Order: sequence, then structure tokens, then C-alpha cells
Amino acid sequence: MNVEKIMNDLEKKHPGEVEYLQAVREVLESIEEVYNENPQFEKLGIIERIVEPDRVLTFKVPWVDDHGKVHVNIGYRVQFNNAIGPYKGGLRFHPSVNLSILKFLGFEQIFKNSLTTLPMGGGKGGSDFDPKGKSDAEIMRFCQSFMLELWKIIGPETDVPAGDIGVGGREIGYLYGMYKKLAQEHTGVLTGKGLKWGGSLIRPEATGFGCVYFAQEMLKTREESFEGKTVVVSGFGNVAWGAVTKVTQLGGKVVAISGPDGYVYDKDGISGEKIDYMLHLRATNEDIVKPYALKFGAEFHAGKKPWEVKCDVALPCATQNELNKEDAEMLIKNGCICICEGANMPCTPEAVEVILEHKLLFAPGKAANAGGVATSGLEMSQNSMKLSWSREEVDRRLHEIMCNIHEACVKYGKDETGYVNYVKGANIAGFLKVAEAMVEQGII
Ligand code: NDP
Ligand code: 2IT
Repeated sequence: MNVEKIMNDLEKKHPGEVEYLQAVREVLESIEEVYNENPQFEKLGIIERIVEPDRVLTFKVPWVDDHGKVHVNIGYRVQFNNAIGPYKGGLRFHPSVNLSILKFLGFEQIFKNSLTTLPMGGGKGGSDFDPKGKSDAEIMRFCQSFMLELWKIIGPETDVPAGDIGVGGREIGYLYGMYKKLAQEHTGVLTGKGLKWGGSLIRPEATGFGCVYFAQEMLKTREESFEGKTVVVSGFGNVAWGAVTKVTQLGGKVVAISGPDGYVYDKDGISGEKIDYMLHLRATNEDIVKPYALKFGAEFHAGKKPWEVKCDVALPCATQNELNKEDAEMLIKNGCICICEGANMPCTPEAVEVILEHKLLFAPGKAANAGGVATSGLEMSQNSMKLSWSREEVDRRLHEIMCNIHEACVKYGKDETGYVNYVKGANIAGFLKVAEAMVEQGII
């Protein structure tokens, strides 16, 4: 495989799709060696086939606001690869959404889902709709209009969407209601559903919990734990909330969370009712963390990122490319030993390079945040069986899956010196299973 040639060809075919090209390059660089050891991959064009989505649907989403004015957004679903199971991946509603971002997320999702050990292919979707400041009724009308198109190509054995940025329990409810009406069936077509109508316990917490379970496994390799550790988290959404909750349960102290307006530094630690307040902040749809500082007497640093705060462990849980080289250098200088990605691709490639050079414990999102989609997979299993597992049962399975992913990363990522490159490990382990499935299923 010639990575530069493949990347040049892709850049020509998909000019300007920066995030997508960034995600592909990272995977190709990691898997080059194992790819070349398997000549059949080259012969069967596995790379050329895996980097292009199976199909992309884009559609118009017209909706009416509370004043009777009509707006039009773009809706997307990228069905990337279904070699090991139905397409599976979240929906993102955010003004920055475009095809490049959804292709990067869909591409990552293929390998992440493969790592979960469950039978799920990769997909992603969403819209450039901005939920900020919208009323419940506006969100409902938007979701209904979105589903009016999406329902044609999804199904419990075909493609199973879920939440992501801007899509939580409320949106999944409105989307599901419309799907049910159109398809005339009550089925596991979406995950992240409400508990009363097919949802799974632990799904809301799962991404954050999983990320912390993964970090815990990494810390164990150096005979460390969360007990007494100072932790900095970015974001204050679903993933950040789950991560803060679990770190606190494990005896760590989270001293910072952040939003698009800046970060909050709470020297006493974010625990108890302060964690519940994060949910309130997110539900207001205002997307700011400053009210936390005002309410609990913590420091607020406007327009700043939390990476300047001294910590042992950093958990970036907001969005892609939010932690750059300078941020990484600052964390390292301040003694950080572990960076575990709760978000998808939050560290820039330059940041990852510095982090790996300094041999920190570093987990890429496709391994560390796989707990969310893994628990979606467990929701699908429960829907198929028409049963609901207890909180303990789901949490036990989630924990086991995160430990298995950690083991797979160590297996493929450990170098001669004993250092584990989890980026390499996750990419190789995730890729091999999908590639082998593609080989066995022929050219389709
Ligand atoms: P939420 O919508 O609950 O929170 C996302 C947070 O990130 C918000 O504070 C949001 O503020 C901020 N944000 C989003 N985009 C940007 C941007 N371009 N620049 C700056 N800030 C931004 O989302 P989640 O917690 O669900 O998702 C967080 C991350 O975790 C994402 O990378 C997502 O892909 C990933 N993830 C989520 C999973 C899930 O199950 N929910 C599973 C695995 C990964 P604002 O909207 O104002 O920008
Ligand atoms: O990025 C992700 O893994 C998610 N947003 C969760 C996807 C899912 O199908 O649960």
C-alpha cells in the first residue's frame, strides 16, 4: 500500500473534505504494515472499497418555526460499511455539520463498532440544524420532517441511527414517534430510546462510563488508578456528564468542565448536585457553562480551553480537533500522564504526535468512546429478545467490552519497548475484522 498515493487520489476526488481525509490518513498509516502482510487485501481492493461509503443520502428538511416562518436545512445519512452488521452510528445536529464531518465520523465508526465485539457496521448522519435556542415544538417539527425522508433507508436490520452532538433522548423520542407512524411498527430502529419504550438502562451514561473504564485499564498498566487523581474534562454534554460521574465514583476529582463560552475551574471538585446541574445546563439549550461558576462560586475563564489546568488525567469530551499541539504540550508540562478521548477525534494529529513522543497513556476515541455504541448494541440485543436487562447487567457487559477493547489495543499496539500505541492497536484490531469479513463476502 502506498499511503501517499491513496491520499493524493482521495484528495483529488474529495477536495476540501479535511476531517474525512484526516481520519483516513490516520487509519492508513497505522495499518500499512499488516495490510502489506496480507497480499489478498491489495488484490481485492480492500482499501479502495473501505474508504468510500457504500452510499450517501442527502435530503431537504423543511420545517416551520413558532412564528410560522419556514426554514430549510440539509439532512444526511452516510451508510459507510456493513461488512459485519447493519449500518450503525449516531445523528449529529449542529450548524457545523457537513459531508466531510459525517464521512469522518462514519469512517471512524466502522472500526469502533468492530472493536466493540458486537455485529455492527459503520454509519453516521445528521443535519446542519442548530438546536440552540429552539423551542421543544420547533425541535419536534424538525425531527419529524427529518424522519419523513430518513425512514426510507433505515430499519432494525438495515441501519440503526442513534444520538450524537445535539441529539439526545428528546430528539430520539420525536424521531422514533415519526418512524413508528410511517413504518407502522414498533421496533429497535433507533437506539438511545426512552426506558418506557425500548431503551436500555445505562445507555445515557455509557459513553462517559466506557471512556473512564478504558482510562482505568490504561492506568492499571502503570499500577495507577483514579483514586486521588485530578481530572480535567472538556464539554458539558452527554459524554462529559457520564465521564464526570464515573471518575467521581472511582475516587478521582474533576476540577474543570468547558463549553463554547470558556471553562469552569472548580477546585473543590465536581460531584453530587453539581453533576446533576450539568444535565440542567445542557437541557437549557443555551450551550454555556458560565452559569455553573455563578451558581457554585467556581472560577470562570471566558474564551479559554481547560487544558491549561494542572491535572493527572485529561478527558476531551466535546468535539473534533479541540485539543491542539500547544494544548498537549501544556498538559505534558503540567504533569498529565493520561489522555483518553471521550469525543471523536478531539486531538489534532500534531497533538497526538507530541503525546505519543512523550509516551503518555493515550487512547483514541474509536477505542475509548466505543462504550456508547456498544451499549447501543446491547439495546439492540434487548429489543430483539424483547427483554430488558438490569442496570447491573448492562454495566457489567459494558465494562467487559471496554476491557476487551483495551486488550485488543494492547495486542496490536505494544512495541518492542513495551509502550502501547493505542492508536495503532485500535486501528489494526478494528480494521482486520472488517477486512476479513469483506474478503469472505466477495466483491460487492
Ligand atoms: P452533546 O451535544 O451532549 O455535547 C457536545 C458539546 O460539545 C456541547 O457543549 C457543544 O456545544 C460542544 N460542541 C459541539 N460542537 C462544537 C464545536 N464545533 N466547537 C466547540 N464546541 C462544540 O454531545 P455529546 O456529549 O453526545 O458528544 C460529545 C462528543 O462525544 C462528540 O465528539 C461525539 O461525537 C462523541 N460521542 C458521543 C457519543 C454519544 O453516545 N452521545 C458516543 C461516542 C462519541 P455547542 O453545541 O454550543 O457547540
Ligand atoms: O460516535 C458514536 O459512537 C455515537 N455517537 C454513538 C453511536 C450509536 O449508534 O450509539
